[in-house]
Amino acid sequence: MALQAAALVPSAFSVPKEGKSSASFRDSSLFGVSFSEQLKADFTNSSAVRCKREYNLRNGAVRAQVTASAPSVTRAAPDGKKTLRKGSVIITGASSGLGLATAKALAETGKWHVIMACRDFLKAERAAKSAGISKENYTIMHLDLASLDSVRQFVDNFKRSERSLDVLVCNAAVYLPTAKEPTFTAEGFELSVGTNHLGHFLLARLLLDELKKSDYPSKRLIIVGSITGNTNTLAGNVPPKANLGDLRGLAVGLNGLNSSAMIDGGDFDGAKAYKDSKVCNMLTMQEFHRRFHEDTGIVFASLYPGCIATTGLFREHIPLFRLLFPPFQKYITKGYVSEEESGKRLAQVVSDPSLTKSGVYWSWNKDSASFENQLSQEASDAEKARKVWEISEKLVGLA
Ligand code: LMG
Ligand code: NDP
Ligand code: PMR
Repeated sequence: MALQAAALVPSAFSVPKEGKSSASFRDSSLFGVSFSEQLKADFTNSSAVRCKREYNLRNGAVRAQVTASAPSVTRAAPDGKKTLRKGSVIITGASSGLGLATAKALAETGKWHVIMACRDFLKAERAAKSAGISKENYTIMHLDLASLDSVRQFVDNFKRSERSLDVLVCNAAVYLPTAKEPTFTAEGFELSVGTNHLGHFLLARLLLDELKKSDYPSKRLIIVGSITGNTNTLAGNVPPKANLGDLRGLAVGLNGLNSSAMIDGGDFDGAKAYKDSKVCNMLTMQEFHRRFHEDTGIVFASLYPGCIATTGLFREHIPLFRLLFPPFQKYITKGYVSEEESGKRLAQVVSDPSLTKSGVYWSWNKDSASFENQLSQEASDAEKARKVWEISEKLVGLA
């Protein structure tokens, strides 16, 4: 096929390994600053927050503990009028691409404090700096979604910070289209579904109480979906197609040892595993809506932000793909959006007063106007959503 044949052509092109966004990180201050200076700078992160950080430099991980007190929902402005306090939003995977662009868009309004939940603390710090996010508008906390221990640790740390949680954005993802064999999370789940779905499933479940406690007027839980998981679209029909089957692989833990690493029990395919994980993300959002919207008032939403063809998501793809994919999306499918535009879209789902409908999968048209999109049959199958929920609860130790 075209891609495979193309892969045999010796490539004279050089493509940045992680796309445009991370290329700019390389240009950032990192290489001019010593490691210890970098750490010192990291300590001075937020003036609004008292930070007590414990650096755990074993295996390169840096853990942050933050203590702060939650202000009440309104504060009096000098003219006596009450204004809304700053919202507090956790964004997973905010160290690049969509997550970083969203953090920037929200921070720039001055109305949000962004908790960047990232697996690579220093990368996140550099990313925030090079995006120009001001120190008082963000806090970085360590989260590795490929480890359920790390998810639990993150939630404990967040609770200890006594910060209010007003919006949670489950954004992080990995895509492993060229992997021949599956790789696994700390608990032994296939990495794409383990990270993109199961890690977020546990995180969202554990943080639901924090959202319930918030006195913010519009509390939201957003899980990023995608067009490629929806087989009612052209993009969703490019092989391999998403298909969760009867969930037999998920039911036995996706460990690839005594069973398949794929949700449907089939042979491992990294591109399919990613698309399947996005179906799980969209099903999980709807199941949250059915179970909790009425009682809690929390708005649950998913979205397709557009094809952000330059992000780090494609870092594992072959160089020729990374070269051709952005022009293909720009000039042929016209599905391309810049990281900045995608960040504005997700920021709308976080904070726009008109996007308060729950259980919705948002998309944008050519004029960048949002609309409520239709999910594929599988991605809107309520019975499947319930089963994915129940099996996932068992796998992450909630049931
Ligand atoms: C796999 O290949 C990879 O193997 C895997 O590693 C992973 O990356 C995965 O999805 C990710 O993709 C996909 C491969 C298989 O598709 C190709 O990319 C082959 C290219 C085919 C050439 C088409 C020519 C287009 C001209 C563009 C020239 C510019 C070059 C840009 C290249 C950048 C890459 C994007 O594909 C196939 O097996 C055959 C191709 C199938 C096309 C799919 C279209 C299906 C349409 C079905 C319609 C169904 C109706 C749906 C209803 C919709 C209603 C709205
Ligand atoms: P990026 O690769 O730029 O961003 C993904 C983020 O997830 C990175 O910050 C990455 O961290 C983080 N991440 C990966 N694994 C883990 C982990 N184990 N623990 C914590 N964080 C992790 O890709 P995008 O910005 O494109 O992707 C963001 C979201 O958008 C995803 O949900 C994706 O499915 C979705 N999406 C993307 C589209 C696109 O065209 N790009 C289209 C539709 C949806 P690190 O920086 O350390 O690698
Ligand atoms: Mg796709 C309207 C057409 C459209 C859109 C919006 C996307 C989005 N893609 C479209 C069409 C096509 N793509 C066609 C016709 C082809 C065959 C040439 C094609 C191929 C293709 C590949 C090989 N597309 C891809 C890949 C990937 O590896 C990406 C992927 O599947 O990641 C899981 C991808 C994507 N196309 C998109 C989007 C948004 C992606 C990537 C990201 C994602 O879903 O998160």
